[in-house]
Order: sequence, then structure tokens, then C-alpha cells
Amino acid sequence: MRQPLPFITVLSLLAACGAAVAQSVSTAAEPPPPPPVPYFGKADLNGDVSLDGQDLGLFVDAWREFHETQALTTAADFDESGAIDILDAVFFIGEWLRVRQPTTAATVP
Ligand SMILES: [Ca+2]
Repeated sequence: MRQPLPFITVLSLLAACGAAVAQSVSTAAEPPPPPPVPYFGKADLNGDVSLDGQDLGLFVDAWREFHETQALTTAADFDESGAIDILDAVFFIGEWLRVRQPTTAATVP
């Protein structure tokens, strides 16, 4: 049987995602990032059509609540397994990174 990852491990993974995004944004002499693209995926836990720190906070809360009390926040159980586990965290991180992936500028022939 698979052991759940400790909360601190998942939190570290999520923090690393945030740090990577912050590092990519903080480089000097770059134009400001484009406005956020609307997000309609399952990781938008507060339903505001955006995947941001509020959703990250809700996911971390759901993770902690599940692992402390077994209370399931179904919206954060992305794979509908009946548990909020590493697979849900991987889904959230993947969506987080995909949304923040820089778009490639069109090349002019
Ligand atoms: Ca949201």
C-alpha cells in the first residue's frame, strides 16, 4: 500500500513551483507578462476562472484537512479516487505550470 506523502513534502513541491514562477517573472529588462489567460480547468478551486494563489491555498487546505480528519473536499480530489493524495498534487502542479508556461512568439518569415 502506498504511503501518503507528508504534508510538508507536498507543500515544498508547491512552494518550488511558486519559486520557479517568481524567478521567471523577476528577471530584469523583460517586458511585463501578458494578462492571465482564463482558466476553465478543475484546478480552479474557487471558480473565478483563474488558477492562482487562492486555488493553491484551497488545495493545501483540502490536503491538510483530508490528512488530519479524513474529510474529503471533493473539488480537490481531481482524479476522484476518494482521497486527496500525491496524484491530485501532481495534477495541480501540472496545471499550475502549464498555465504559466510562456507562450512562444510567432516568428515572422
Ligand atoms: Ca481560481
